[in-house]
Amino acid sequence: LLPAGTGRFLGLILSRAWIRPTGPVIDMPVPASFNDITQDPSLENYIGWVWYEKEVLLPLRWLQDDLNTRVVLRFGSAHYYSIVWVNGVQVVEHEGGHLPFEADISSIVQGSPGIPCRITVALNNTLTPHTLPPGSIQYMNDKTRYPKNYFVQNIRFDFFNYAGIHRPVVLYTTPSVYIDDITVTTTSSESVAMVQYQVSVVGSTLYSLSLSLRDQEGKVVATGDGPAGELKVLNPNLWWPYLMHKNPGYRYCLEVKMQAQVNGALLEDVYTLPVGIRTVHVTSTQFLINGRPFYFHGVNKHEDADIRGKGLDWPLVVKDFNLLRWLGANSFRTSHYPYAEEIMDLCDAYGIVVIDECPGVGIKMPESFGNKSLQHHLVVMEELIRRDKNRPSVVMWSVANEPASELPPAAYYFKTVIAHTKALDPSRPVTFVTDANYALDRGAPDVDVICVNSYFSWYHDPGHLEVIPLQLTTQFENWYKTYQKPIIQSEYGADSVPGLHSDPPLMFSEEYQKAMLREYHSVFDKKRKEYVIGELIWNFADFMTNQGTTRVLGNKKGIFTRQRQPKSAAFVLRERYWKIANESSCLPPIIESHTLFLK
Ligand code: BDP
Repeated sequence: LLPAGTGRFLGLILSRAWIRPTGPVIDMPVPASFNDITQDPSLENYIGWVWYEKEVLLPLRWLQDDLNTRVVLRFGSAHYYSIVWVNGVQVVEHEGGHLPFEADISSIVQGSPGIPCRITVALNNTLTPHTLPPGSIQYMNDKTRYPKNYFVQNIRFDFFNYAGIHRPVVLYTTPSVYIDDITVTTTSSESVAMVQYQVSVVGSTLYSLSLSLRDQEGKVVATGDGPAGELKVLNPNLWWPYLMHKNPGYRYCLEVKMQAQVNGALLEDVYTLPVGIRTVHVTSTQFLINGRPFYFHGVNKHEDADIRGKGLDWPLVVKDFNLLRWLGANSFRTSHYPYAEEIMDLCDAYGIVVIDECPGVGIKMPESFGNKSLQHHLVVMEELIRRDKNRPSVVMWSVANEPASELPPAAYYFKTVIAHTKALDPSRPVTFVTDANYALDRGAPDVDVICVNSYFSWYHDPGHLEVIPLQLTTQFENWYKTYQKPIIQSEYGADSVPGLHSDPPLMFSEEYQKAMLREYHSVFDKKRKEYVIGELIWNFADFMTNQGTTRVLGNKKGIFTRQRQPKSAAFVLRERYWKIANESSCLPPIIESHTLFLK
């Protein structure tokens, strides 16, 4: 990693030609955020360009067969603005973190076997009013108080703005004629399901495609050919959420084989895609998965950990899924940005239902509702849907979290983003998460499900748990009478410092966090008989934020600590979630440690 400059905002530097590093060169792991890796506070809070560089030797056979092999360099994500060079030639530029991007580098690396391939990345984590999330740079010009050129980056979201190459970087190959994309949607009745597919092939118009769908025993249950069609599956095993069926997360395996003749050579590209057969429908009071009412009893999360920040961390990912299942959680929202593909794969496999949120968090400034921001938001939704559209776990898109949706331009902005999302994927409902007043919210008319965040007895009436029943009931009734759409309590919570106790419960104690949950739960229990279709605690685990007078080494609303130890509230939630799961007629899988709740 080669930080360029001295923490100044070097926005102009890359408009000039190739520039060599001017700062110190240090080792930097990938994937990881760079912020917490060193002891250097200026790197912790660094804003501006950083550079990564690595040399790799590519296998000879990738380089010799230059006509028919396509070599691709792929980034799982990098924060936020990336420019990538290979052997000094710019190959891709990408705006935005949290989503993958890639470049065909064949023409650069082929023809020079034995020569190392030098991959150089310039990353800039500066946020502007038009990025997602938005932010702004504020120069402090008072020379009596700040040094020359001093600036801060203002953000309007509540998580540490980690940056770096956060997800794996891979090199892979395909033939020069290749399967570029597959789209699968499913419909089903009791005894028969249809899997609709579309396959796009790039590189030639002369190719053949054959498809086969296998069940988990490896038996072929349907076959097809051509770029679009339908596969018929008799007596399908449906994809069910965790705790809704004894065999959740059932996925078939779709194998798509492409063959093309190019200059006398037979090129073959084979792609396998896990396919979960399930349907999603929303009524005015219910969320139906496979025709059965689904109640979201889950969490909001963050990609956040000690030392590696937002970098993908396999042990942590697996630990979190074990905790989710221990908790009896059947769902989470990817607050406030798309999570790693590795995480999404496990959601599909375990049957953890996902509300897939884009990085539209902190859209508060009026200038963030203009055309430039809107166009970028549409592109981000395209990238997200292209990445996650085939995932059975994803049941709804969330286009934003707590935007200033009462501002006049929010009406057109959200109408457009939601319409675009639905046009790209007509199979899923769309929402955004609001904390605006029900009577003033200008985006809510366009959502399928109302997702509302509230912090009664915390940010409002702090310390007054007794106001929760009335205020929460009023909140639900107001939203429902205005829109007649099902409602998810998409956030509620209280900070607790682990080990801090107080009875009677006082704010920041573990007892207060528990008592607050219980007050909310009594209202949820009444309203879930009507139109409330879910509750997602804020937050699964403590997480790092910007420093501030209301944050003690980050946000402490986790029911687990940042190191994933349970606070008292985790046990309250665990008992509740298993109880709710047991109310459904479907038996959850018997796991020894859970039998206590299953009797
Ligand atoms: C909500 C935000 C979330 C914050 C939370 C809090 O959506 O990102 O972390 O408040 O303040 O409004 O804890």
